[in-house]
Amino acid sequence: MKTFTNVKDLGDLKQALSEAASVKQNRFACKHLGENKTLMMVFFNSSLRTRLSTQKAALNLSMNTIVLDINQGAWKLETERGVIMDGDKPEHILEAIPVMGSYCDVIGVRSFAQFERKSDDYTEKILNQFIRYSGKPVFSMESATVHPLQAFADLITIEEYKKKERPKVVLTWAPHPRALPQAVPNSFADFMNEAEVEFVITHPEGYELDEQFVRGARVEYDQRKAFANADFIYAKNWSAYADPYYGQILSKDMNWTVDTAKMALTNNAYFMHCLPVRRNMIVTDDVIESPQSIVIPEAANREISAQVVLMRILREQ
Ligand code: AN0
Ligand code: CP
Repeated sequence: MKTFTNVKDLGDLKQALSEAASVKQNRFACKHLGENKTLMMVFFNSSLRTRLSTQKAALNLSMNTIVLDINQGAWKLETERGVIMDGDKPEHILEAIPVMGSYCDVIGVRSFAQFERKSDDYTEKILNQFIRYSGKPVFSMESATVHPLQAFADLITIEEYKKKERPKVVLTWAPHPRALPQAVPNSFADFMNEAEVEFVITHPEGYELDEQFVRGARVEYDQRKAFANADFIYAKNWSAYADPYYGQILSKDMNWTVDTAKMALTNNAYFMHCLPVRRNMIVTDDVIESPQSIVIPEAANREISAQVVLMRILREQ
């Protein structure tokens, strides 16, 4: 594996899930695989889970890790070619990337959507420059439009908790005070469309996601109808994708908050969220603290998804 940005990069999903199960049984079985290899994790944005779980996965394989927070101590980076650099950015990303690449064997990049130009976000301008100019395998740690390590961990979690062959999985939009990227729902849809599940997406009008991720999945605008008989409820806020409202908040309708009354419409569904989550905006205290909430094991599986991806990258080096 040279890059990890979407479900296709994993090839056969059953095989990927069986590798995840083996890692979970013994995460130190391949503890020599990463010896003398260095993982560089580059953060343009904040993180708790991705930072810790990916580092832990690398440690399980004896990799060294170097973590760079671009906004804390690194030079501010210019990302546009052709700019006269007389402003506040002393370094160009076109030098910074190959330099970073020269110190490591694998690179993970976190770089959220900037909501300045939709085309820059949806062509993954920053991530693709790392892929093109670092000379090293690159994986997304949530880039402008995707968060595949999260979606893979979500799939592993659903596989572990499902009680039937083909569970009903509902991705529901929920309110949030700030404009958030579409990366998490995009990748979740990308993975669910390839998984053995009945997949339904529910959101208010105007929050339609990019068709390349939705791929004909059922979209139900009535959240209550969508919840009927669901086995998993996956909540997430995102901002509008469709023009001319790209990156904007169209609704903060608290009727979309996941609460106990709505969970009662489901087939005793498990509640999932990638975290961080704003309580009593996205989900009530009662639901996230209920026995059906699996947000903590879901986050714990981030170590497993990262380790499977790192092992595949290392094996091809
Ligand atoms: C980010 C997002 O919604 O993409 C990261 C989630 C993993 N969330 C926030 O910025 C709150
Ligand atoms: N779910 C997730 O990626 O969390 P962090 O933003 O804390 O890494």
